[in-house]
Amino acid sequence: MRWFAYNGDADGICSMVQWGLVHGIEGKRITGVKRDIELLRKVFAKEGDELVVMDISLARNASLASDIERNGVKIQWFDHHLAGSYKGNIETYIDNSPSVCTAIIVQEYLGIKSNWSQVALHGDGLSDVSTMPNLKELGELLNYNGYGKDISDLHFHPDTLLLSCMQAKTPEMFLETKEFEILKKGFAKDIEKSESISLRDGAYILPNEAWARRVVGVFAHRINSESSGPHVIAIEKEGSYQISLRGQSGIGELCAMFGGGGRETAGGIDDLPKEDMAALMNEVDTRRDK
Ligand SMILES: [Mn+2]
Repeated sequence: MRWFAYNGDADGICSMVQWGLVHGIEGKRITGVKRDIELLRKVFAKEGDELVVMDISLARNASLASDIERNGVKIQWFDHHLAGSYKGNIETYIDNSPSVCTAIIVQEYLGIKSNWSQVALHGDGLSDVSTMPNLKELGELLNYNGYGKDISDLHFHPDTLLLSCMQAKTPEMFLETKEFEILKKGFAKDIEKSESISLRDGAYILPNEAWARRVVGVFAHRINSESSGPHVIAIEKEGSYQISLRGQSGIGELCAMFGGGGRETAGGIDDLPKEDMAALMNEVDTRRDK
């Protein structure tokens, strides 16, 4: 049997569509919301099975991967996140250069030319690299659909979107589907709600509701494109905040001081106790452009 484990965001879905249009997607497919990166926990492959992984970090799944490999499963791994130093015999197609996404890697592996890889570039925020600006909205909408606490927050299960994309065959045809229309309307509604959120003591505080959990990534991106920051965008939970931090530099490091992590310009803290918010804001204030 063939297993697939793929990220439920635009890049993961587009990678799968490309594979599926060539080889089919029969088998057992495991996916989830974008933040669910330990998908290999749900793979129960047996000796002689195959596993294809798309757009999931090998570094963060190394021990799960090695357990599966030791069971006699052949693994092919396509990704552009940090790979770490994996010691096993996985067939890896990993390239973490900043202008590449997984769908580009898969396209090359398959030896095809596909506009789905262009959709994926937009989804991963690499519009500068894409040669097809007409597919930007689709990439962003597929990416937006992956955001939520769990599947119930999403407009569509990522696997349902995968099947619709395959049925449409091309991104251009997908733009004519009712699924695209639903994503477009859903996104517009969420964004409209987010426009009522204003600064409170230096931070943007969103309620812990499905619409906010879906749109928080795009909201943070918009705030950040307006000024240099750092910007604190928080979802208010019971005793804590889920923090998204955006800025020009040192953001991952700043998040790490509070138990989170991230990159130079974007980061997050999953569960910041409310009593630590003042300390975080102090750190943020010292880094603000004066
Ligand atoms: Mn990706």
